[in-house]
Amino acid sequence: MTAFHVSAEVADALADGRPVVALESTIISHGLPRPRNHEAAIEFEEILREKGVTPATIAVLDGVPQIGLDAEGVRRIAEEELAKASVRDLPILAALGRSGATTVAATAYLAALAGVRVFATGGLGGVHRGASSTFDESADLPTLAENPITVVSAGVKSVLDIPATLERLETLSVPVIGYRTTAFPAFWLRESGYELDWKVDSADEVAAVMAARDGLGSTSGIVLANPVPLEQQWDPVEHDRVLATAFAAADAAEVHGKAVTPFLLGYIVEASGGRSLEVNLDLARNNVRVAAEVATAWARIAP
Ligand code: PSU
Ligand code: MN
Repeated sequence: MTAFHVSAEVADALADGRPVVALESTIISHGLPRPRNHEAAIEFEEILREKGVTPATIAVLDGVPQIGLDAEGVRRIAEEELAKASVRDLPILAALGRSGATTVAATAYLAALAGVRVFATGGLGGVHRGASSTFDESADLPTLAENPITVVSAGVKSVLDIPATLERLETLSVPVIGYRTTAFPAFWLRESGYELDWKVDSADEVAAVMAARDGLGSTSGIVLANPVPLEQQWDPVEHDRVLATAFAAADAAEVHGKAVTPFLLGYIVEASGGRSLEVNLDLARNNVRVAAEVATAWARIAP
């Protein structure tokens, strides 16, 4: 029995050295409202295919981790009530034959296991505000320290403690590189106010960093921070106002653990009258496009 299943399309692309980009399923099942989530899952795959890149949407279906979904699998992650699955949930889902939508952590883990080296998401998980007392830090961070995958993200959601997240990435020795900027983004906003040490100006440079990382014997992931274009970002004043109400609502509802991120994202979509959702989709599309370029550059130089 194999522990995971790689779709024929993804397996062929990997065997031929053609570009592949992993996509996560928690953003579809828990991060975006229905029915836009299903449209988005289909659209992210289409963006990749149009650029000659094979999509590998990742989820656990009936106990089997799937690297690459067919149309029915994509429908299931969008429409079924799936568990939110991080790395620690994978063996449990497998043994019990259950299904789950994979977070950045679980997606990165499974993608790396299958040999996929580039991954597009919306925003990484990170250190939550108040983490010094709650200890709420996403498993996305330590998982990226251990898996050789390049994740294109619009930084981390601004509901998180951004400077603490950047400090943890430093401690975990995960390279964080700005794509054509040194301003670390804040998901819905182009800039968080925190600066990065390094930027790259092309997908070829990212691929070169990946090759150099491999050459040095490192197996850590790389975070490529890709800010949403200025004309697509959320109005910063409205952003700050809605986030303040979201924190108050999360406190009042006493949400904890893995429910925190979906609660905040869902609340913010409602409280912003859908504006945050449009920005979320725009930044995710941008990340998918950049990931396609990085995967293509990587396929040209990969050994
Ligand atoms: N980014 C989004 N939407 C999401 C998430 C990230 O634009 O829904 C999800 C990712 O799957 C990420 C997870 O891994 O939130 C982090 O959850 P937690 O903070 O519980 O680790
Ligand atoms: Mn958490």
